[in-house]
Formats: sequence, C-alpha cells, structure tokens
Amino acid sequence: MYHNIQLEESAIFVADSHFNKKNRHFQSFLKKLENQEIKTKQLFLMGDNFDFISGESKYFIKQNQELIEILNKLSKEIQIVYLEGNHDYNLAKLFPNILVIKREKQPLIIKYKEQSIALSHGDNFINWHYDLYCKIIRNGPLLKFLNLIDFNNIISKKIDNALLEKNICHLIKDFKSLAIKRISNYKSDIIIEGHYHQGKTYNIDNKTYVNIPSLCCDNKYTVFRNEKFEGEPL
Ligand SMILES: [Mn+2]
Repeated sequence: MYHNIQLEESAIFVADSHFNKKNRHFQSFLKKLENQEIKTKQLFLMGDNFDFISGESKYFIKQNQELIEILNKLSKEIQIVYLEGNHDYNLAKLFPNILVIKREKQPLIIKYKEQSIALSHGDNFINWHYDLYCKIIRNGPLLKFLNLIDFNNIISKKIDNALLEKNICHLIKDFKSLAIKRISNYKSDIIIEGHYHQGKTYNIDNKTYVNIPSLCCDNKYTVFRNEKFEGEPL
C-alpha cells in the first residue's frame, strides 16, 4: 500500500521510549503534547515506545491503557504514524486512527519536496533467522493461546519483570560502521531509524542517516525544523 505522506515542518519523531513502571518519559511526552506544551501536526512513533505490548496481550494492554487512550485522542487531532518495533506489535486493533506500519511493511517511504525518506524501526534487514523469530513472536493464534493460559498473569508478569531489569542504554562503539551498513539496505536520500539508541546523524555518500535517540536513555525526541533533524530535550 502506498501512503503518500509528506514530511511536515515541526514533525516529531519519538523512538524507543520503552515505557514501563520505571521508564515514564513517554507518558510525560504525551501529556505535553496533550496540553500543547509541545506542538506538532505530525508525529512519527519509531517503535519500542512501550517496553512490551501486543494487540493480544490483555495484561499489557491494561497496564498501558492510559497512554493508549491519550494516543487515540491525539490521533483525532494530529497525524500519527506508528512503526511497530520488536517490543510493540500487532497494534492496529488498539489504534484505529493511527497509521500502523508492521515490520514486514517497513521501510515506510515518505517525501519531503523532491527527497525520499525511508522510515524503519531499525530491526529489518538483519537475517532470515531473525525474520523467522519475528514471525513466531507476532503469531496471532499463538499469542491468543498464551494469553488464554496466562492464569494470574504469571507469564506476563515474568516478561514484565525481566524487562524491568534489563539495561537497554549502551553506547555502540563505531556506530558509524553500522550506519554505513544500514544505509546500504536503502535507496532513499534520507534514512531514519530508531532501535539502536544512539541518537546520531551521519552524512555518507549523499545520503543522510538519522538514528533517533531513545527517549528513555537520552530523554530526547527529534524535531524536523528548517530542513534539519534536531534532538530536543523533553
Ligand atoms: Mn527495538
């Protein structure tokens, strides 16, 4: 499906908030959008905005209910595009007014003037093992079955606690080499990804690679302003 989205001045990109009981930045961000302390007409959620959620997991839907409602309210006022990540997927049924882009439909190609911009969460183009793993963990019937046998939320709580203990903020040495590899997967002029939590931009061979910072690790989101992608502290 072709979506024909034009990047707008003051568009906002948010990546890897990993919202959970400990990491509350995404909630603060959405509240600021709601009360117009932060203003935009276009919001790109680059994936992993929730530490875990899937359209089948009742426990996690309940835990994240407040933010789901704020997002649904905002989506009636501004354009929101949600690129699913490896922690948040099968989301279309939760967000009726949000354009949800599944991993297998990424990159999403959008336009700015004559330039083409590719958007991905950043966990595509890895290898077939990972593709297979992704397919299994997103399998609807399997997830519904797990939900069904999740008595007293034992499985969900186990996932929740494991995620809460995980340290997700690491500096990748020589991220530039990885960026060069990432660029080679794309044909667009500008490539925008989350997933790597590095918040760095490179201009390589007439292409621009933008890694959106992790809202959780860097307390920053990205604004497109005067033809530049700028990190903005929350
Ligand atoms: Mn990720």
